[in-house]
Amino acid sequence: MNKLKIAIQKSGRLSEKSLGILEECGIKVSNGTGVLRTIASNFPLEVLFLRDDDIPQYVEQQVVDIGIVGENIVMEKKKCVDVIYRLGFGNCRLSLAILNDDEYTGPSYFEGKKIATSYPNLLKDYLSGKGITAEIEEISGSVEIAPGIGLSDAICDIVSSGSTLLKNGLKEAETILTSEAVIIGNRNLPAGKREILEKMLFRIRAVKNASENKYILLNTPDSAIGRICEILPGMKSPTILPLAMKGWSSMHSVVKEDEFWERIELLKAAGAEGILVIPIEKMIL
Ligand code: PRT
Ligand code: ZN
Repeated sequence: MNKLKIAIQKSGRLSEKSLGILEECGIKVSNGTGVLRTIASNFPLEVLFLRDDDIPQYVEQQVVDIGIVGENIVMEKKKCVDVIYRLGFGNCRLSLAILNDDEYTGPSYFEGKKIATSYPNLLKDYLSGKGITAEIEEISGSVEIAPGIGLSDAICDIVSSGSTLLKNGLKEAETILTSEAVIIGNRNLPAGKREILEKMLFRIRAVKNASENKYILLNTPDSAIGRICEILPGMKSPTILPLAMKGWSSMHSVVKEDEFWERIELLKAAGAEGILVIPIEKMIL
């Protein structure tokens, strides 16, 4: 039977969440230690566990059909792949950083300097876009140590909380790119594989919508129903059920996570009582 092949990071920052996505989609995958390849038991999916740096190339060559990887890697590797879906985790940025004690004077600071990085292509593009000539020292890891040991004047590396820069006496000077984990796909997927991919994306969207919304139940005097419908428009419109107590109703609706607290205040002011808020597991629009 036709299977979609997905590559995910073997062990690293994106591994757990990548497997977590499959799990939330109801796709059962076992990944014992040392397993580099496995088949889902209840979905036409084969999973390969790889180093993140290799994933764009494998997707381009159709060794795998799709992969989960940081946008920073996708852009650095410059392979011909499509970004299919933004996953909203693994958020970070690629930044230039300099020694704390140095005064930052703008991008021209880097003219004639030596910059250590694992992202030579992105750095080259940035510098040439600004018309700056600098020496790029390519290293594969522990980039933040480079200025401290005299290997370079500055670095270009991934920053998330900023604490690694701080610990190494560095400060962020410029952000070159912001990044999150994405699903990338081969550009020539055959129809059968595309169909499986669509099924998987349908499930991923349902999980993502659910995580961004809450189910809300409340009691309201009938006189406030009109106002509460305005505050809680819901997916189509709220459900309204009569309570045993005359003149009161129960209303059910859906509210966006990021608008939640603001809406609750409005609901209370409108006369709502006994407000219950429940997480949603899956939400299909
Ligand atoms: O072995 P493999 O090659 O697969 O893994 P890797 O070591 O190359 O990558 P890994 O697991 O470190 O990161 C995988 C992906 O996670 C990256 O490509 C980014 O898309 C994303 N990501 C998110 C990060 C970070 N946050 C992050 N903080 N990748 C790396 N870091 C490192 C950064 O290099 C720096 O050394 O963490 C340090 C900075 O962190 P803060 O929080 O101190 O700023
Ligand atoms: Zn890597």
